[in-house]
Amino acid sequence: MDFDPISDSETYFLPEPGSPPRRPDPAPPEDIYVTRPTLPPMAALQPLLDEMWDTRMLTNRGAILRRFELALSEHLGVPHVSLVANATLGCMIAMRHLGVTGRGAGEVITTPFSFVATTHAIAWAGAEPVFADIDPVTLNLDPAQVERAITPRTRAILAVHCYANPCDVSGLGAVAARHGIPLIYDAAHCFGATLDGRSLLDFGDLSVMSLHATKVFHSVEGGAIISHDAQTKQALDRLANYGIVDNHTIDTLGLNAKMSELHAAVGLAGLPGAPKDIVARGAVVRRYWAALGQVKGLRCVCPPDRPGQNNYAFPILVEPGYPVDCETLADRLASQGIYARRYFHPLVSDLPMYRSLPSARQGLLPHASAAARQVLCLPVFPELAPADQDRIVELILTP
Ligand code: T4K
Repeated sequence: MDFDPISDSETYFLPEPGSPPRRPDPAPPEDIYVTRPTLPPMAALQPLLDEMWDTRMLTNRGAILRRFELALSEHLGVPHVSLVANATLGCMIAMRHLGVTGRGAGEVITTPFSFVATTHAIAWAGAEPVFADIDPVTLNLDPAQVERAITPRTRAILAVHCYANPCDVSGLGAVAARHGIPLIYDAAHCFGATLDGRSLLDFGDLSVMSLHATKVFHSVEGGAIISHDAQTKQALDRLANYGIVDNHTIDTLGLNAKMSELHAAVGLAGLPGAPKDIVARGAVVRRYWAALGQVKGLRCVCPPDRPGQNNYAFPILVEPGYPVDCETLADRLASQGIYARRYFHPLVSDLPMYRSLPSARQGLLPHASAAARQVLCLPVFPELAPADQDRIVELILTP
């Protein structure tokens, strides 16, 4: 008789008469990603969608976007917010406004230890990225290395508050002031973070925050440029809208970096819930710290006791004292469905489009190279269940 896989297997699995019923196999644990966005309550979003449907105003600095800008500047305690489509475009606009412009736009000093968007923004602005090394503790640009990288062609410094860990703002500010060059902060990670009670977004000439879905607070896609005066805000808004002044006047080379009303609606509806999320993230971060803070060979980059953290991420450095290297640990977690991420590896200065730059030469950026080799960001999001976190910790403690 031919084998019939369906009916034969059904017969095969029938329990013996009198035997206990077969227990279903336990469900495999769910995959855990490095982050998981919080969504605004539909009840808060719906009226904004109704407003859009009624007015048919969908984009081009509509009423919802303007309310979101005001709500953000009040929430963050910063003077002016210009919403844009994402932080990458925000960085490009910020640099252009501060004079990184034209053919041979000069050099912009930056960190290689960041998401690739930081350096890409410089290259798209037409300037040459000049990499300077980072401080091995904060993993942010070292002001002394920035000072060494300054040349007559330097047009700006684009520093990153990596994981919302503050840069040495006074050190970088002093270098910028001494040489009369603008200081821009890529503050992509910094929603809700403060330094000495002041928003981390309020430092430098301009700061650029991301409102991407992977951030502490988001508008699906989005970004914001924080400026100190109304005139600058107006200029930035124009740059994000093709340089249009009015129906007859276009006076600068702008681009389209507008945030739509739909994105602004998601942001506006979600904003009241943001502080609660930061608190919930704090609990996750403190649990990691309690479990992993003293493990030999692991260094936690953002200890939770510094005031003003937004708990965006929990990066660890897997140092030589740990039994396996970072890649092996990441692979082991991934084999169990835990997708920790190596933010930021590979080092930007090692990428094919940048590695031939003079400042990218092997050996010039030792601290950034080590950080890129060793860093692993563990999952952090408000809904991460303690039992799932225990599973992650257990795997790290028994590599
Ligand atoms: N400067 C810095 C220092 C930055 O970190 C970034 C962006 C920027 C500038 C530029 O900002 P934007 O132009 O994006 O506004 C992500 C983000 O796309 C990027 O915004 C972020 N930094 C970077 C650190 O991470 P990917 O390609 O690694 O993300 P992805 O899609 O692998 O997502 C990570 C995990 O998050 C997924 O495994 C699952 C989860 N996820 C993701 C999305 C998008 C969700 O659960 N839902 C989602 O909708 O780049």
